Amino acid sequence: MSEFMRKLKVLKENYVRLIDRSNVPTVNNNGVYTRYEFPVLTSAHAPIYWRYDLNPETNPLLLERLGVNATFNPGAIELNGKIYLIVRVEGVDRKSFFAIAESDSPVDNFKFWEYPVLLPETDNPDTNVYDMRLTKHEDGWIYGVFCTERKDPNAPAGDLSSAVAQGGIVRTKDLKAWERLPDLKTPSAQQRNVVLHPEFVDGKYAFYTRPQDGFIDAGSGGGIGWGLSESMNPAVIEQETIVDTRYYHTIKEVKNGQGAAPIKTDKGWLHIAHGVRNTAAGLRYVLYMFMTSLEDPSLVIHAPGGHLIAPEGIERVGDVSNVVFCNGVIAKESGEVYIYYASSDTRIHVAETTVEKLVDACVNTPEDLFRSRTSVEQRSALISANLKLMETPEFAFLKD
Ligand code: M1P
Repeated sequence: MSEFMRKLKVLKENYVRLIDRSNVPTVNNNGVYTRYEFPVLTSAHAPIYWRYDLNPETNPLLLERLGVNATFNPGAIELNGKIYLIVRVEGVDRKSFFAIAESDSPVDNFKFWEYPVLLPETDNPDTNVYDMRLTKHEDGWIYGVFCTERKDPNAPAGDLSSAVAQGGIVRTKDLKAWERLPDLKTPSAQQRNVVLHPEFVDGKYAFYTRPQDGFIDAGSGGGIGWGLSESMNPAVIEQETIVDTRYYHTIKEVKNGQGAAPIKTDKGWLHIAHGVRNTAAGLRYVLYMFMTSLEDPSLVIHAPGGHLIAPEGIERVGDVSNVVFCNGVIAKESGEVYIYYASSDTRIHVAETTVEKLVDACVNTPEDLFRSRTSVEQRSALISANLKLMETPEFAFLKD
């Protein structure tokens, strides 16, 4: 066997071992959700034939030609019992694109389709596209709303970083044929983390937005926004209001953004979002929850304080460290929920829970009352109630 073929067989064996590996739930958890041990997707999950020229004539040394840097921030959907992730794949050239990975299981064995998605463009071609949220809308379409990024035409000469972010929109019935619609128009200068609500509201399409003044900073954008549009072609929001406000000295003081489309529950629409705070080591991204009213999905009715998921262990490290980000959640009819979250803009993980647990946590976790003193009062109330219980014979074993 030639050296070329020997190397190729090793590559294939390693790839198959990775794809076939069973995932295992971790044992230490807070009761609200269970993390799985292995990432569900990494850059090494990209097929060999996406990365290598397999022709011994043109690549006799079997060198990687088009490397994949990261797989992260996937949208998620369940169709006919299968789980599909529309993954943000980033090549080593820094460009992000979308690719579908499929599995029969929500926690492992994800495999990319043969080709990535060749996303249709508008008249104003996208430089970079990422973070697609998939929404099964009651109008019968599956919509994908994503961030489209283009160079800022007003950037001063020599500024090659400033960009303009907007909400790009596609729709599909099968995740194979994609129709591009005009980008979302809103009163805000820029948008990222735009998500389509799954139901009509007052007969209109409803969007969660994230108004921002510039490309990075939310600026005067007050938090997760909300707006209605008569149509999707084009989608135009005339009036944008704030649903979930940013606050000083909280996990969402700098920025926040809606994750996937909210989950409809008996108690309200359950939202998983990301919040960003500042630290001496840079920005820290965590996931948090809130619930809005079934009658008015723009009205927050429960806002538990603190984070739901924060980066842990290896999750803390990557291209953009100290980040967890989620734009894909699957709520099965059985009540199980799978939260697909990426860590540090590098890899994708899954956490498993149920609607029952998330609703309980969302409704019963105390709110952030914004001061150290009020936090101590909150905790002391819990402690004294528990200490009273621990005086009873049943709980006495907890004393020592
Ligand atoms: O790098 C962290 C995240 O930064 C952006 O999110 P936000 O707009 O809320 O700051 C996005 O680019 C996201 O893709 C990225 O994971």
